[in-house]
Amino acid sequence: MLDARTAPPVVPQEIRREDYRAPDWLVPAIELDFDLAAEKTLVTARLSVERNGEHDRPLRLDGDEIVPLAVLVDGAEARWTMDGATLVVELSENAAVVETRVALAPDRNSKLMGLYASGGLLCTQCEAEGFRRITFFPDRPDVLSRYRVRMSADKARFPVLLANGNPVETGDGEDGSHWAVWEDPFPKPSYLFALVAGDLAVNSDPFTTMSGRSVELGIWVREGDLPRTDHAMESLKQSMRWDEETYGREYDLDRFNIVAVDDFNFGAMENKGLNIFNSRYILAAPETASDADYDAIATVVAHEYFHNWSGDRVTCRDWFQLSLKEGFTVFRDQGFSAAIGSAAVERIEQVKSLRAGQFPEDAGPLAHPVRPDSYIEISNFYTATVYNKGAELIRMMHTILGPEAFRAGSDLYFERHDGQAVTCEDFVRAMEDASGADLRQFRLWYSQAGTPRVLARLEQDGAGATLHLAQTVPATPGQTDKKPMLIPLRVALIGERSGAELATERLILLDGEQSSVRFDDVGEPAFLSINRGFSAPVIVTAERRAGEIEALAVSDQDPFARFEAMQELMSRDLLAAIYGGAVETGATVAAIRSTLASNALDPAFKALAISLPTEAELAEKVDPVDPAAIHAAREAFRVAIGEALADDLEAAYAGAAADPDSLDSLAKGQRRLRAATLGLIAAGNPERGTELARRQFAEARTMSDRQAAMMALGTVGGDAWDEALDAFYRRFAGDPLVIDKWFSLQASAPRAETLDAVEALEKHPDFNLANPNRVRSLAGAYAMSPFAFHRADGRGYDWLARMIVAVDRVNPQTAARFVAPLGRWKRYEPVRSEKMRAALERIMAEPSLSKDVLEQVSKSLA
Ligand code: 0A1
Ligand code: ZN
Repeated sequence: MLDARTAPPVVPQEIRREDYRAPDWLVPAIELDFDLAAEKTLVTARLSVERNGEHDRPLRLDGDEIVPLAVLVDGAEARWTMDGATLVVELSENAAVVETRVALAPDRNSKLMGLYASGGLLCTQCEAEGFRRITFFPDRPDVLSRYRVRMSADKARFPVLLANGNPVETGDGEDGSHWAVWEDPFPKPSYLFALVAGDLAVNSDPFTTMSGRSVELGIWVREGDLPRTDHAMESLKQSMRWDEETYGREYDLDRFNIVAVDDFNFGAMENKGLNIFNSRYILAAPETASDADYDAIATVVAHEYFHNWSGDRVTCRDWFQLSLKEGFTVFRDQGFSAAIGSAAVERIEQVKSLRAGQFPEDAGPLAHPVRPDSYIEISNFYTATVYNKGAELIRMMHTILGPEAFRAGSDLYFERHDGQAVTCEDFVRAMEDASGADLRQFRLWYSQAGTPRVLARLEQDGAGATLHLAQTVPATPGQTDKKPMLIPLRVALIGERSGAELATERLILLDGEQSSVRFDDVGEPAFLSINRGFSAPVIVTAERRAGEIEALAVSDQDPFARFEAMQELMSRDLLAAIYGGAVETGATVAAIRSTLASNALDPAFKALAISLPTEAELAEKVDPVDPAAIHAAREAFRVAIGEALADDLEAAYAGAAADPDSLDSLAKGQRRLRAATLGLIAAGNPERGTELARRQFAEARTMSDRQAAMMALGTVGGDAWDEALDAFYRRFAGDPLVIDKWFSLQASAPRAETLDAVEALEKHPDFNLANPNRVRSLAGAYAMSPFAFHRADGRGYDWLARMIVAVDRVNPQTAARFVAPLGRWKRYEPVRSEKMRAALERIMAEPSLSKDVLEQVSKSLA
């Protein structure tokens, strides 16, 4: 018999998509009463429940770490039992009012799910299953209710009381308390419930919607943070206008509130009429926020706002449909970012982040379809696959249907399903019904995991050319046999002599395992420009002729394809070096030189185009992965480029001096180009690089310039780096968002000594295991820094494993996010591979792991 102490942990029950059943009971209305205090909050809930269909099953109300203090049915003592954490109430009638009472301790809620305390505030996070930590409820997205919420609290400590919808009554109580009642007229699932209580100041502004209604916008923060809210407010107004113009979607309540909190598990949350944000996606000033931070704020503000329609008005039937709202909303925020910035640069960045986050996921042990078939802990499925690959699926439908038909499909979807909880299938059907397109094969994108691979070969003959295409979809956990997908590929042929596009670009729909496409109108030898704009999330390998990729890298008219050709060119020569060949940079040097010299390209594009593929990107292309070999080859490459192009880089660096007071695309692009050129200058000549970086750091008036200087110094190391770190800390001590940067700059420095710094930072008084931003800025940044993390002695893995276990005791959702970097162990060379696996085994052996971490670790070891 197994001893309970030595038995392996039991992996908890899987939830399966095919087991979905409509709810037994509906809750058309709920009244909630909160007597709020940080140490003890009393919650009384009155649920109007209705039997759904003919059955005699009891009412089952989810709970999590709460106990019922009272359960009443229509005012009388109820017949109830507990089934684990679930409250089971026997009901004889078809409708009843069920009242429950529970007590919560928000200040001891370190999981940051449910009602918790953050920096003197009380706030909630309910997606996905946090509402059950507040009160007993059928906590599933297909149960929609009208909410009436009463909050009372000490007026001095919590002068502001906010909830979803509109305020309807307020008043003062006895002993210095006050109260407010809010009502949300729109039925919503419990995951969209929110309240906030605290001492907050507001930046408010009116917005007039397209039909002429006036909406009061409010961004609520600590008084001292008010000056840092203007960019978020501007972004909100731009998003509201853009959604009216692009999707015909108008805001629907009299108020729209946003609250910024310091302790938050994700980026932000789209609660109806009361978005709650991680403060890093609201607060910005040029001194403290980089250009990338500004852009991220605009994107996240837009994303949460867009959810008002794609998520709140039309929501998900069950959590397997998460991409219904997330994929679509990411696609919408990407459209917004492209519209307010440079579409080409946005697209390149989207693809870079897909490749950094989603491709590795799709190729590893945690791979899952955009619409998963099962899960153990739903929090683990807020992934790059559901979000970013999900957005690519919507984009492919947009490409296949064209913009007008796509818009008609989106209009039909919103009209048909307003107020409903629906599925990914409903979305695709609306697209089909509005356009007449047949998306039967396309649906495989929702059910098949893995990144498809496409092989392309252009065969030229006297009369024209034939493009031969073949696709394969790799096996992924639980899915061995794949069917061919429908892959939309934007393709152009480019004349070898003329450099011009020969005939118009074509959209090829590859639907079989193999297919050949004829081009008749080709009058000269041609080069192949394929998957332009990254029209499909696939890995393309094209057979290249001599000189082809070099030519495309400096001449392709499609900006994404041009960027891609640069990457392909550099990857080709880097891979040769990684596999032990000579460091051959001639072609890259010429392409970078011509890119820098171009008058037609904007600086942001130049910065992206001259950046080498990252070590993580290169790791995806080799087997097995030896991070030290990748680092050495890439560094040698950087040194050679920096030396060969010293003058060009200096000129580009000097020519890209930006107006520090401007946040327009030009200034942001110039700062970016300075950062890219500075990095290469420092590689070629560390002394000169240090001198420039030092000066840039001392003179910096923007966080972008300061950060770029520090990254250059961090790569070189030495006194200049230590001095900059000290100066940075002294200047920004006490400003948590900037101190996060200070942590992550050190944790991601690509040097062997980084682990020592990480170990010291873990003991720094500013390190705090309970704050997810701080934990991510140390553990997340370190684990994402391939060379520093993947030490041959395995100490990086041991450190991370220990950190995962420590964080898991405080905040399982945050801890589970750090498992993936260890989970790719099968891809690494034997010494590292074994050490990574051992680190996972050690986590697995810990008693009382959370479901979150257990799911990720057990899947990674399988
Ligand atoms: N729906 C949010 C993401 C989100 C998910 C879970 C959370 O719980 C901790 C928080 C936020 C979005 O897409 O922005
Ligand atoms: Zn979202």
